[in-house]
Amino acid sequence: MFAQSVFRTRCACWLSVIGILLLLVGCAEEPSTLERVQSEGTLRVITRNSPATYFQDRNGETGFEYELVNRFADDLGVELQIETADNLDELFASLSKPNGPHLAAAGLVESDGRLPYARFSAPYLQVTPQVIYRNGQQRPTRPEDLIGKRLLVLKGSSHAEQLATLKLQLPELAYEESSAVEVVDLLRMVDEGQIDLTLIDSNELAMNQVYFPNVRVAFDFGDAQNLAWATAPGEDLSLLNEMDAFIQRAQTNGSLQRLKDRYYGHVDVLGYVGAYTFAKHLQQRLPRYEKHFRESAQTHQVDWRLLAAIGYQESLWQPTATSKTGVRGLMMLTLRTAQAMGVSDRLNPKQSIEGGAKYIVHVKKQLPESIQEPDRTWFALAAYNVGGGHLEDARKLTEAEGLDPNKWLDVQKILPRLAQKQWYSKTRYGYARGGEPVHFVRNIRRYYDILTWVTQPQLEGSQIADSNLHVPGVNKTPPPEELSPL
Ligand code: BLG
Repeated sequence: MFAQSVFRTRCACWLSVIGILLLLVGCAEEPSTLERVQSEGTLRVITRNSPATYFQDRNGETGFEYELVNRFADDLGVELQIETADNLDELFASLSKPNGPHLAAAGLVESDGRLPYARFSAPYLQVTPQVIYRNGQQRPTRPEDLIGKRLLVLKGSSHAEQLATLKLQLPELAYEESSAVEVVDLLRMVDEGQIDLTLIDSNELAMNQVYFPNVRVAFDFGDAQNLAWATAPGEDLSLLNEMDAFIQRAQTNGSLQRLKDRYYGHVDVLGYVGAYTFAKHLQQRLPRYEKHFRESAQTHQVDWRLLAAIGYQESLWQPTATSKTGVRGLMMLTLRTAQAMGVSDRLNPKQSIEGGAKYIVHVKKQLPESIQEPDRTWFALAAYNVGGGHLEDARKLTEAEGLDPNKWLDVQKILPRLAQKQWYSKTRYGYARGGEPVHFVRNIRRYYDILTWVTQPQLEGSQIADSNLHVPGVNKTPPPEELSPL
């Protein structure tokens, strides 16, 4: 009896030792996802090739998701390796494959229908699904208005999921799903009238409105939703926890907000009307003057897109523009500046552009050496608008406030004071409309960003024609060299 119980106890003991050993061996054989990322030294990420996620611009790889996930890889101390999926079904399927990507960063809405295929991180962006229609057509205002329309959405998208739910209530609703297109194609098809409607997320529209002058928001299709990164479904939370911690840090330190401003801020600055007006002028007006911008840019060694951005801010690319103060022409030269730059006819667009190019280079040269790029370019733009003397006054006031007179961010805060007597009375050059250069620089930077996205780098030297307008992510061009704007 006693011997039997000793035997049993020993057996149990051995069994637990074997159990623990097996567990350890098991652990050694199955490292966590985070351990695998670290031992590989590479974070493998799957995304979509589209303007709101990942694309190539003149500086190489870029895109909101790309930049965010690149920072995450940096924080983990590993390399980033990007792969792209042709469609959303493929993207989710690849997550669960053995040796599949570690995570998906692709503007994914966290939806119930996707939970069997993925685990989602903390959210990093709120978006609202929106029904998009073509300007000039009757505007749909409620779900019932979708019936009888040609409605196309991305296959496997959260929008397809939403429409399937709606169809349960509205059986007459018909729509198509396609895995052969991207969001930019859907917008183009609405813009060109090939389909009546589509459904996309608000961030995608904010990013793309400047390329498609005819697309408009019909109505918001339901509540705001969260975008999140995704990992394979399962119990392994090791990487997901790191992702959550990273997103939390990016939220706290403001880097996430800065990224949102850069990618989705156009509409904040330009407004929707400004964004689609810009898109229209890009197609209708810029081609008439592009040659002159390029030629003057070449002569004065500046980026032609910066000159074009100045021209848009000054006159919306209209050669006969005249300001209340009598400043005239496409580049809005004062009479004095025009004479100094050798411009005899300010209303001649070629001459105006040449004079403007010469002047911006001239004012930039006058700036103190202490102002470094990229601020130097922003200061040059401010001097173009308000004059070097007033700008110098604002720099002095900036310094007196304990701020940095060589940083645009600081000087732009002080410039509006040049319009207030208590401040301008203390300056050398006196009153100036100091708020104007702040808007001037902000807008030009925005136009310049857009122009660098929509012009194909490999087409440098050729004219922009409608067909050459480059929508990021649609045309996969190799990255060209970085250009300095001025
Ligand atoms: C600029 C001149 C500067 C001049 C400043 O005015 O014009 N720039 C050009 O001619 C390119 O040379 O500096 S100064 O020579 O040192 O005095 C200050 O006088 C032009 C600005 C003025 C502005 N647009 C280019 O940005 C303008 O027209 N503002 C009025 C707008 S509105 O009609 O009242 O709405």
